[in-house]
Amino acid sequence: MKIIRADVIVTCPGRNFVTLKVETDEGIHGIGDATLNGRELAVASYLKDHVCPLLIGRDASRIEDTWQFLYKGAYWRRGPVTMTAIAAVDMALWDILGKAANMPLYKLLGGASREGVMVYGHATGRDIPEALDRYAEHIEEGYKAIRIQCGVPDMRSVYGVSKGEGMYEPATKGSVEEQSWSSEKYLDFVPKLFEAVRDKFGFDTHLLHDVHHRLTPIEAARLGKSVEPYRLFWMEDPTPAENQAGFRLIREHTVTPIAVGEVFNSIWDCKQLIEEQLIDYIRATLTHAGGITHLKRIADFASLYQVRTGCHGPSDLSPVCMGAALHFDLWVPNFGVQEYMGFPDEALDVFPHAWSFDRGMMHPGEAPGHGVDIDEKLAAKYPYDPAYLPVARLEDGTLWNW
Ligand code: GCO
Ligand code: MG
Repeated sequence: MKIIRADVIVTCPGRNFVTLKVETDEGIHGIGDATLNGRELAVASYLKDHVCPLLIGRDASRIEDTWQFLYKGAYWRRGPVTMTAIAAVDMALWDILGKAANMPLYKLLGGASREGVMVYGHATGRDIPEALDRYAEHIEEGYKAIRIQCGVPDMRSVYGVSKGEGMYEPATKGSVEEQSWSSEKYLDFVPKLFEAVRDKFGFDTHLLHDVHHRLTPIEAARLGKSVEPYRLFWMEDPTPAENQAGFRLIREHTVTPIAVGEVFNSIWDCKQLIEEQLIDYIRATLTHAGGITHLKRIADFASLYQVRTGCHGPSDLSPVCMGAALHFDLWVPNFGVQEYMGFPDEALDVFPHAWSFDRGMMHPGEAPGHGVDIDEKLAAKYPYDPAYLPVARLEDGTLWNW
């Protein structure tokens, strides 16, 4: 089964997505997600100008060899643009293989390890009462795991909280939004938020929170320690993970579980954190960490240290990634949880999908491959619309970690 065509489709049904479509001489096609939020066209060009021509004529079923060829063959290894491009090819080839075998991807991987995939939803509010209302709605919808983010008094804007009534979408059209940040105000406030959740709803739901790289290691240690009574499922990205040894400091002070890795793109980014058992959940995801072939490797390595998966799943990864991730999650032995933020309705129309949601649990469906396709005609109605993620500055103007 030879590859005869590979095309990149850039579309903006509610937000920007990049999709790779690979076609074979047997009439089977597969698609992969290549979306890198805010830097979409870099990956589109990497694929279109450098990778697609190399795919023509290759055997579509030689997935591992193609992965190694694109990784080692470029000479320039790793990095978000390269690894997202490789991921898109990999996802599309697994999709093709599943269709050729007439099997859903999770069966090709080794079959289901569980009945369904526990996902966590996002409850966000501008203040505690609003956040609690959103939390209650998630409980009613059956969510077993809920992430909470909330506006901090005296802070103009906070990561994870939508400005209006709509869904949270950090990217802004045309220009970079500058937000302000105070770790002191946040650290004083956030334990009160978790206390309010546990007081009102008890301990039956898994409670998650994203710190979004804002604290220093010693501040993160203080946060983890101060919120131990509320038994978080995880605190995410408590501090930036470039200096992984910094997590030792957090670990020495708290038993609050830690999740890291949504910005990681290879097993090498995960190595120290996992080997030294400095984290509990690895957040690397299919689209940004080299696809199914590479994420399998990361998950197997993590399993040696009892680190479980908690794949990144924001609305800026396309429904293609979501579908493929659910197959991965259903199979992966050391599964923890999957993020599910939902998608704009237009995006769900552009990407017909086989997955289902039922009371906080998802299933990828039984369609062959990963079960997500693209309606190219509809996609063409939503042209690319450049958008950027915000930056954060401390109150004195210093550029901080967003
Ligand atoms: C999450 C993430 C996202 C990122 C976004 C950036 O935990 O879901 O932190 O909200 O900010 O994916 O593109
Ligand atoms: Mg996050």
